[in-house]
Amino acid sequence: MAKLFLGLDSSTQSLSAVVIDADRRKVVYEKSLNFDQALPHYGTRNGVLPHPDPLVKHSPPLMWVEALDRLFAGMKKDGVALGEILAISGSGQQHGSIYLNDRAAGALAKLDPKKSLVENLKGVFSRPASPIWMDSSTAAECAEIRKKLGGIKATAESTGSDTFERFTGPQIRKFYKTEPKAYAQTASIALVSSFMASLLAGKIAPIDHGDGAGMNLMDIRKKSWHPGALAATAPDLKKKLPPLAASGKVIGKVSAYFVRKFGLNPEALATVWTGDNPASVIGLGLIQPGQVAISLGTSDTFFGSMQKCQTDAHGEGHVFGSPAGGYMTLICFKNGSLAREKIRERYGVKNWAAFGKLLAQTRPGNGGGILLPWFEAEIVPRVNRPGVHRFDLDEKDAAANARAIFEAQMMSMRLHSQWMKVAPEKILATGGASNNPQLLRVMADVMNCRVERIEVSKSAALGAALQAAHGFLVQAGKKPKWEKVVAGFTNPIPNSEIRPNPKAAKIYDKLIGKYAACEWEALKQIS
Ligand code: XUL
Repeated sequence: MAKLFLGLDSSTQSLSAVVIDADRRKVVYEKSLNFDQALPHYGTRNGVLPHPDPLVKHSPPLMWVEALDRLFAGMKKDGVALGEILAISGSGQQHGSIYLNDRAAGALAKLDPKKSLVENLKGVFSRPASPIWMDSSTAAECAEIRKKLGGIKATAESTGSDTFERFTGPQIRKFYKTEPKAYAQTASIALVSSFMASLLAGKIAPIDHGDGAGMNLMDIRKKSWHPGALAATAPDLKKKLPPLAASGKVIGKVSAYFVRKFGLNPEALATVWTGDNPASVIGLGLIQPGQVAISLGTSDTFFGSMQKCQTDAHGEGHVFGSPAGGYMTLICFKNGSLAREKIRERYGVKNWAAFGKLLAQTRPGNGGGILLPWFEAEIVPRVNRPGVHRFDLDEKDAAANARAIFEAQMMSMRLHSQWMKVAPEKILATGGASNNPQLLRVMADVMNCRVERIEVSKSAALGAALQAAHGFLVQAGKKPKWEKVVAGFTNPIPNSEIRPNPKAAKIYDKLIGKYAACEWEALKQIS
């Protein structure tokens, strides 16, 4: 019997599965289910429900429930040896929250395999929609909580981050303020990660220290619920939150629903899930402090491992617990892939290869042309009024705009990651857009650092599978070393290294000052 481990990733737009064979050190199966395409009856666009207020971004939790059923059915149909899976872990888009009533725990405990998961669970929500990480409608609640916790620096010191609109605490506070009855009927609040883990475990699952740190509710140093933050957020909150636990810790055996319906091994273990970014830290092998990665996905993220907990006094970056122990840092830029796509569509560019070629027709620095691509409200820098700003850039010039958007995204990363005080030797590039060599050339030159690609299209799901393997070994009384757990799975692509061009790097050393001034100017205009 093979030693298989399953990692799932419930992201904004899709649910993915990665199965690894621990002995052969190989990914043996990968599959993604796109919500808009596979589950059109929920009416989402890019996984999000339409809403008249552009700051509000909600998704239907039942869609995630149905996706899990469908994904397992797909794996069974594809002949995955589900009976040989020893443990399952997962990751979820961070910050999103699910509100469950007092019927949830009972329904989870006796999931009926003759019915679908949706039929089993449709009555367990005290709120039909879940605010997700793209939501930026809680500026007032952020200010209220921040004030009670003593300002930006103190909030970041206590919870790992300043209050952010998408973070779960401010979202919970808004729910309590606007729908007090529904809040009172909420018996349990879950994150996307802990909710999905609950389905597999058949019981309300703990929240881990990685995703838990994205709530503005966890004491980042003690890794326990922060009483001051709970009090600043909403009444009776402690009762509604599950316990905190280490990522990958075994919750118990997988629910009989999955055994009977899909043929999972009854001894297979369900473990604590984490956030997609913490899982990617594992999936990219960023085990040693100081190792960093840039992920070009729906959001663009800059993240890495950190030994000691060091918070950002300006409150732009985040510190989360790392599933590999210790801490990780993260800065999240909301206008990532979707913003690049908007520019590609605006100039009628067919595909990403053509986009890269177009960009390459221009010179590094774009003759000083700058584009601030805040199509959506931005997280870093904080922008609550979306809009695109151009400085010394001709809107009609397609090639210059193609270069400008990515240069701006990279300069923003460089500027806003200075607080980490990490001088990486190498950046690992990952995520959908990382297979575009022209983009990686800009990345290496702006960051003035070697860039290597890592061929993990699903780094979060792979990280989750590795976390399942680690959790399994811990449960068996072993003391697994993370280096050994990830070995063979997280090697960068051979010969993919791009070295910075010293001339181009010099251009960006200068341009970064202008870029910062443009940000100031645009922020002043819209404030
Ligand atoms: C991180 C964040 C995003 C989501 C995307 O803070 O908001 O990266 O996790 O799924």
